[in-house]
Amino acid sequence: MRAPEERFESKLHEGRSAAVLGIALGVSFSVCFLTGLWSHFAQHPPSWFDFPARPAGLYRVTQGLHVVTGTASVPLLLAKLWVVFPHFVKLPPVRSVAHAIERLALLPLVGGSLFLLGTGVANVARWYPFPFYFPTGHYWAAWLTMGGLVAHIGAKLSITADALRRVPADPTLVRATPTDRRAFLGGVAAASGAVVLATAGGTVAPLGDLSVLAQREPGVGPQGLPINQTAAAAGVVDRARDRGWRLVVDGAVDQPLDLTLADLRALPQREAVLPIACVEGWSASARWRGVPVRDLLALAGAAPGAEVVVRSLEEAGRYGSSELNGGQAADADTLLALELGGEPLHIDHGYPARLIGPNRPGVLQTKWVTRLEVR
Ligand SMILES: Nc1nc2c(c(=O)[nH]1)N[C@H]1C(S)=C(S)[C@@H](COP(=O)(O)O)O[C@H]1N2
Ligand SMILES: [Mo]
Repeated sequence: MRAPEERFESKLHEGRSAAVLGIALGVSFSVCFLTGLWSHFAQHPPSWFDFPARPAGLYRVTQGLHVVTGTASVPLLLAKLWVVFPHFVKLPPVRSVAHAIERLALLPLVGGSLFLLGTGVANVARWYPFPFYFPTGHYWAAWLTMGGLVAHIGAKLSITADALRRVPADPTLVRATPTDRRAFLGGVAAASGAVVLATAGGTVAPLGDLSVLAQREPGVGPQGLPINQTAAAAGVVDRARDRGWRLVVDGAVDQPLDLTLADLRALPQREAVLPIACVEGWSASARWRGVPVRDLLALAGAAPGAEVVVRSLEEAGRYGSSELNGGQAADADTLLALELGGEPLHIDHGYPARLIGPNRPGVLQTKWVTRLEVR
């Protein structure tokens, strides 16, 4: 009788293909993990780290990389699992204590990888079939997966090096012909490149037409900028259009402010070209004009370096408020924007006023702002 692993006849179930795919995955997962941590810190700043306001477009790049490396990993991971699959059905399943430990580390690694890529792709598609809050689940799964990855790299370092050697000692590491292997790995690389092209247009405007999977097309939306949530969906239309709308600046200030839209328009305005960079991977740059938050803080007599909670008319949910750390609040380009591309903000972009600041995740660029609470 044949052993279970011998039913797999392709010679591509070999060490060298596994090694090449493993290295590619090691690189893409590491970049994805680090840019993901960065994004997590931007949204949930730990006490020991103030997310910097500069360079202005940095988050756009790091989050673009996060989504691109995650997307590229999908074909790489499927190919890697296919190559090594015979090992999963080999008998006996465990041959020694060391082997048992190495196998156990595969649970968080394989399970975590499939979970991360699955939930990530679902999030980019704005599809939430899972019962937990996406960022929390995705974040903790990333630590588990990276733990499994470190253990896996430790266990496989020498066999990977052997498989890549020109003449490996172990013949099972190299079974396919170089031509077959090149065709296979080339196909996997092409699949990876194709899914990247199909999503990258959400950030890289010239690729827009190629990007059939991109969630948003830069340039498509009111005032040439994409929209996730409309004013109607947020339930703020009446209050945003109300002539009684006010911007209140209060909290730790000498002189609280209560300003109408006309008051704000009468203050010195500043223009800045800044991107909206959504955590879901799309981004688009735009020309904003409005009152620098730091001018409003100075007018109210807030202490230099003060932190600010930005509150929206949309009170419920995660978008109701965002925070500016001292550095962000003091940056000249952190604006309470009244205009976009030379026109008053479209109501879906946050009319009468929205926050826009350099190097911030889109989710923190609060729309329909009504209050700046100084801490
Ligand atoms: N009040 C409020 N502000 C908000 C949002 C929102 O839904 N409500 N969406 C945020 C998100 S997730 C992003 S990416 C940017 C741009 O979102 P938009 O496409 O809905 O304008 O605005 C942010 N500000
Ligand atoms: Mo977003």
